[in-house]
Amino acid sequence: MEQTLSIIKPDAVERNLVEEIKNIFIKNNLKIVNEKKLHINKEEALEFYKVHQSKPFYDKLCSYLSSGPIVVMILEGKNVIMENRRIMGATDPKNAEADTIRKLYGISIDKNSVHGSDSEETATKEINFFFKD
Ligand code: IDP
Ligand code: MG
Repeated sequence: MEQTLSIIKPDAVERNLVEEIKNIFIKNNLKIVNEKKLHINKEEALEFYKVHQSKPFYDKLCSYLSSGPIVVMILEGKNVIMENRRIMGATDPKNAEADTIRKLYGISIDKNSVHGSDSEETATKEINFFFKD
């Protein structure tokens, strides 16, 4: 069964939205098969978001992801990579569809509450980043 990596970002953990967000996944038939709460450092965030290293927002993005506790999850289900992306909504909450996580809870393009892998290749890489054991 297909798997993807989901992250509940610091803005959502800080606002106690973890259970609400997990319930959205569960209601949409995405199974949470592994989960942990952690606080990564800036260096780890720079590594995780390396694909964005040439972007003007890279440094700020990594400072933000390492600014507080996050919850990382492996989600499993049919077509879960694209399903999770659909349930998350557009990167900028302003452009996100109604009832998506980012529309419901996102504050801004920086503080958009969740991360989700965008392809099979990144899903494998991102799951290994947090759950290699
Ligand atoms: P995604 O999270 O929807 O996959 P990406 O393009 O992969 O979006 O960007 C990663 C993260 O970087 C986004 O979730 C968002 O927080 C941040 N980001 C993306 N584009 C911008 C921007 O134009 N300005 C500021 N932050 C951005
Ligand atoms: Mg992305």
